[in-house]
Amino acid sequence: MARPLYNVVFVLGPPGSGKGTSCQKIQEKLGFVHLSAGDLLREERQREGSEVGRLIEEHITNGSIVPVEITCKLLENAMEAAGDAPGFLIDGFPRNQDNLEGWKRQMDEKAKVNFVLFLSCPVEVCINRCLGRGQGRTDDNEESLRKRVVTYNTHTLPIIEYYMKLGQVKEVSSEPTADEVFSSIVTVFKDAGYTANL
Ligand code: UP5
Ligand code: MG
Repeated sequence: MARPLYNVVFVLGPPGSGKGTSCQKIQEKLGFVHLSAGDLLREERQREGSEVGRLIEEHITNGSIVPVEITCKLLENAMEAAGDAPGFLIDGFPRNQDNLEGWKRQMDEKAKVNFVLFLSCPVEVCINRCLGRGQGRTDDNEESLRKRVVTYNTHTLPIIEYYMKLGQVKEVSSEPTADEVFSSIVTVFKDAGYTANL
C-alpha cells in the first residue's frame, strides 16, 4: 500500500519572530512533530565527518541560504525517522525560490502543504529577541542579524507572498507575549480543522 502523504504546515517569519517557541507549544499540544530546518542544519554542521559542515557554517554566519538539496534531504530524513505523526511543522523553510522549487521537486508527491503559518513581527523587536537569547548561536550578533534580515526581506517574503496569492497563508502577529501568540495560533489550527486535543 502506498505510504500516506506527510501532512505539512510551513512556519515562516523573520529571524527571532518566535517560530521555534511557537512550534514547541504546538508540538506539545497537538502532537505535530516540530522540525526546524535551522536546527537540522546546525546538527549537521556539528556531525563528525559531515562533508557540508563548513559550507553550512559559512551560510549561517552570513545569513545566506544553504542549497536546497542539503536542507530538503535533512527534512525528509527527519520526517521518515519520525514515522507516523498527525503532522509536521516545518520551521524556517522554504526561505527562497531555490528552496521552494527543490521542495516541489523532491516532496510534492510525498507531502501535502496544508497552510503556511506566518508569524509577523517588527524587525527591531525580532533583533532584540535574538540578541537577548543567550544560546551562543554564531549568527546572533548585530552583523549577522542585519544580514539575516536582508535575506528575509529579499528572499523569504516573496515566498510568503507566493503562498498568500494561493490563499494558503494564516498570519498571526507574534509581537505579544508567547502565550498570547499561542492562543491565536490555536484558533488558526481549530479553524483549519485540527480540533484533537485543543
Ligand atoms: N521569544 C519568542 N517569542 C517571544 C514572544 N512572543 N515574546 C517575547 N520573547 C519571545 O525566539 C527568539 C527569541 O525570542 C528567544 O529567546 C525566545 O525565547 C524569544 P525563537 O522562537 O527562537 O524565534 P525563531 O523565529 O525560531 O528565531 P530563529 O533565530 O531561529 O529564526 P531564524 O529564521 O533566523 O533562524 P533559523 O534557525 O531558522 O535559521 C538560521 C540560519 O540557518 C539561516 O539564517 C540560514 O543561514 C540557515 N537556514 C537555511 O539556510 N535554510 C533553511 O531552510 C533554514 C535555515
Ligand atoms: Mg528558530
